Amino acid sequence: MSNALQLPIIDLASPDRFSTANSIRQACIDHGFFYLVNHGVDEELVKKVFEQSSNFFSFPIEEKMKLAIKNHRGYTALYAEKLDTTLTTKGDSKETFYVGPLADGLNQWPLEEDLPSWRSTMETYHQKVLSAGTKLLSLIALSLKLDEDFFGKVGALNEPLGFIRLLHYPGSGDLDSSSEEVYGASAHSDYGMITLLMTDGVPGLQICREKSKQPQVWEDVPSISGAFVVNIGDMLERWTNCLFRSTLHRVLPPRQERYSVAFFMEPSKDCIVECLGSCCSEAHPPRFPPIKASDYLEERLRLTYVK
Ligand code: AKG
Repeated sequence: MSNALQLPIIDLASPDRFSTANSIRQACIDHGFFYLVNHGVDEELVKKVFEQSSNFFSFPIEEKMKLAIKNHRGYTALYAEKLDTTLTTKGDSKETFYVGPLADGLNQWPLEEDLPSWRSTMETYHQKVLSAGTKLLSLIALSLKLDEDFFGKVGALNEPLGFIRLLHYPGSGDLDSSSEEVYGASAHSDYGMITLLMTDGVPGLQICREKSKQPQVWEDVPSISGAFVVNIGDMLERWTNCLFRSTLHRVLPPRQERYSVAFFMEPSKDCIVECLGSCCSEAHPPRFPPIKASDYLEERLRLTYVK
């Protein structure tokens, strides 16, 4: 079952920060998803990132495998990841490339002579989206009636763990034909604080707002040109004791080729994620124990790769 959905649109540049924060709060309670406009990430840059992504994925598999994933950076081939760890089918029909935090020297890069300006394009995109995400987190803090710099104060932003995931979903004509139903990205929630997603406009993304309701209702999330689709991740859900939703989402089995670029903002490794005082009471005790961000993230990532 599937329906289209109109998500709220949040303006990151609005001077009325308190009313924006209120709109964010409502969006995070109702949907866990919203669109973000006036985010300061230039349209031309986004276009270049999609071009460079397509340049990389068009290389032969042997070339791409030279940059196979290490330390969560680099290439993962078709079917290598399965975001819904309960499925018994093969992995998701997408290939990906990860670019992690820029400062720790762990990223893997295509050679400059093979893909000129590829590295600098991704580095610029990383910096710009991280900056938009940091501004958004200060509004999210306001939306929770906290100081704007709450996430800085609790150490979440000491060494922010921004990960770009370039995604390529080949069209069904380029996939192995098999009777199994394989998703482009199977149902999952994201692990961190927030995700900022750009797509090329090809449909496919769906969300399910009531995880436990059966049968599940999946709603289409159409793209708005130039806007990020933002969603709340599990660690923010834990911080807010489930006031904010980390909503289940998926990408339908591809008919048409599709590209997207996700940017995951996670708290710094040593940050302890624990229920906010304002989100619990005697009647609503914390649902999760405090956890170190890196412990939570490592375990979720470990489960994602197909053995
Ligand atoms: C993910 O990579 O976690 C996604 O959900 C991708 C969504 C998309 O490609 O639209």
